[in-house]
Order: sequence, then structure tokens, then C-alpha cells
Amino acid sequence: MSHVANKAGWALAIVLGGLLILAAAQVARGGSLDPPGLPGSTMKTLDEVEPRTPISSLPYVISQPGSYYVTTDLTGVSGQHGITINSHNVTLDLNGFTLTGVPGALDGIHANAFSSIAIRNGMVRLWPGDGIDAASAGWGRFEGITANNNTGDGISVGSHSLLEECVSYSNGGDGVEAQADARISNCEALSNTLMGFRLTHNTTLHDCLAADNSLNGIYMAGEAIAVSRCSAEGNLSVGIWANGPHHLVEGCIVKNSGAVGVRLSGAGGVIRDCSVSFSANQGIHIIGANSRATGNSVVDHAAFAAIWVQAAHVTVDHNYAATSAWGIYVQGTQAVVENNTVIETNNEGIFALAAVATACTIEGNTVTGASTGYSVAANLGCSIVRNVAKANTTNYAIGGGNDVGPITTGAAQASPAGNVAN
Ligand SMILES: [Ca+2]
Ligand SMILES: [Ca+2]
Repeated sequence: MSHVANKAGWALAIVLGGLLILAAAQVARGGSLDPPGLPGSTMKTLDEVEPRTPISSLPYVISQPGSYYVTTDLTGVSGQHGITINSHNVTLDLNGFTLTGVPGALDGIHANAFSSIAIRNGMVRLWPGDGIDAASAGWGRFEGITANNNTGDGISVGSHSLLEECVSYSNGGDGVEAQADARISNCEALSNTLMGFRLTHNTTLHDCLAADNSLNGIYMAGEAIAVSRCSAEGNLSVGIWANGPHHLVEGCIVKNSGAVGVRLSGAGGVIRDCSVSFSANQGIHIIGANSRATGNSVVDHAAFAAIWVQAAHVTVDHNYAATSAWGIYVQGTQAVVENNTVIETNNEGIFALAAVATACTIEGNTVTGASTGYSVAANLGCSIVRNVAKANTTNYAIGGGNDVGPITTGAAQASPAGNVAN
């Protein structure tokens, strides 16, 4: 029996083994042993890897649209701009590198009158001209640039330009100069010989710092410029000068100016919600008619008025003026001075000057701790109602020829137009 069983077992093993060999042969025939042909290239061409044009020496002239990048730190050549842009539609990436000028050279980057130029990410320094001079190029974008120790302006951009996150310091001209319709944000202009920022028409400047410049921190020429949430500190002349009509200064901090803190010298200017302190002259000086100062805090002007109005039809309201030689000094016709708080002034808290401050309205203010709370010269035809004066050496010194609510103590106040003197 065992012999027969053994024979059957061997037969089965042989059959199964044959089937396995057949199956293996089928598998082997399924795959081709022929080579697949030449291997296809996986390498990219240089243009595919870096389709931009490298700039590896100066001077360099860009005369075609396209994207360019600097490959290393570069030094200029006497008599030449570093990089000249002579085309529309150019992007220049400084790639984190520095363009350094030499004596006799011109601008670091000089863009002629072409539009849609973008320059970003690098430094320009020690150029005998400007760091970047794109004043005649419109619709540019400038980003992430540091310009320092150039003899001219640090960065000068043309109309409709966008300038962001730039630093311009220790230049012999202006830190940043912009032509009309520019938008500038998050930039710093420090220790330049002329203005920190010099602006033209219809520009906005926000979240910027202008410090320690030898002239004005922020200078607004032209008209209709808005400067907001900026700091101007330690500038040797005016902190922020709105020198034209319809400018707006709002939410700014102005400290330690060598002359006036903020000056509005065009018609229809507005300064609101600013903090102005320690100016060598006035805190806020308004010489443009129809202007308004509202919601400002103006303190520590030892020799001058916190707010000095020297133009017609100016409204000064809801300001805090303190610890200065005068609080609000009115020297223009038809001023409205209302709802201000004036504290601790060595001279008059609110002062309407003889002959000039005609037809003023002084209403709803509080003055404490002044030599004279309210001083209104005779025959101005002003209205003085609803004011409060406390703890002044003299509370009210109002000349005849004005309309004055009755001046009594608060407890005795009978008229809603009465002025309180305690
Ligand atoms: Ca130039
Ligand atoms: Ca300039």
C-alpha cells in the first residue's frame, strides 16, 4: 500500500511542478526584454531654471522689458549710473545685494521716463547722485529697499508710484521724494540733510517714521495729501508741514521738533487725533484759512502756544492743550474754539488777540491753571458762552464789545449760556 501511495505522490508533485514552470514562462514572456530606447532628458534648460537676466557688473543698462536680478554685491564706475533703466515693464530684483557708488559716479539706479518699473530687495549706498532716481518714471513699485549715505536723495519715485517697507537714511538730499499720486507705507527716513519725506499732490503716506532729519520730517507740498499714523521725531525744523490746500494729518505722533510741530499753511487743512509735544516753537500752527484742528493732544511747548491760529475761519475743537506758554492763541477772524481742555499754561489759556480775532466763538471750553483763563480783547464781536474756568489766577478778562454769557460760579449759574468761574 505504501509503495502505491508513494508513486501517486510523486506523480502529483511532477504535475504541479510542471504547472509552476509553465506559469513562470508566461510571466517571463509578458515583460519585454528590449531596451525602451534612449533615456528622455530630465534636465531643465538655464532659461527654464532662471528665466531672468542676471546683472553681474556695473554699469548696466536695461533697454528691454523683462525681469532682471543682481547676482552679487556690485560697485559703480565713475561718470556712470550703476543701473540705468531705459524700458517699460522692467522688474529689477537686487536679490538682497548692495550697489555701492564710487567718487564721480552718478545715481545708483536711474530710471528714465518709462512706466511700470518694479525695484525690490536690496541696498543702494554711497552714490554721488541719488540712491534711486526714478522721479520721471510713473506707475512704479518699490519695495524692501535701503538707501543710505548717498549725496542726493535716498529714493526718488515718480507719479503713481507705490513704495513700501523702505529705509532711507543719512542721505545728502531728501530721504524719500515722491511725485504726485504716490502711495507710501511702512517706510523710514532718518538723518537726511533735507526732508525726511517730500511729497507732492494727492499722495498718501501712512505708518512711516521721519526722524532726525535736518529740515522737515514730512513735507507736504502741492495739495490733497493724507499723512496718517506716522511719527515725526527730532527733526530739526518742522515735524510735519502741510504746505498746501486740503491736506490731512491724522493719528500722527510729532515730538521734539526743532521748530513748529505741525504747520497747516494751506486752506482747508485738517489735523486730527495727533499727539504733538516738545516742539521748540508752536505745537500746531495754522496759517491756512478754513482749516480745522480736532481731537489733538498738544503739550509741553515751553515758549510758545500749544495751538496758534493765524488764519481766518479756523475751527479748533476737542483738543487737549497743556503745559505750554499759551493754550490756544487766536489771531484770525471768525475762529470757532469749542470744547477744548486747556491746562497749566504760563500765560493765557485761550487768548483772542486785539483787532484780528474778530467774530470768534469761544464755547464749551475748560481752562484750568492758567495765568488768565480766557482773554478776549475789546470790540472783537466774539461770543463767549458756556465755558468753565477754574483755578486760574484770573478766570476771565473779556473786553467790552463782545457777547458774553453771564460769568458766575457754577452753583449760581442761571443761564445755559453762562460762563463758570470758580
Ligand atoms: Ca539723479
Ligand atoms: Ca529731492
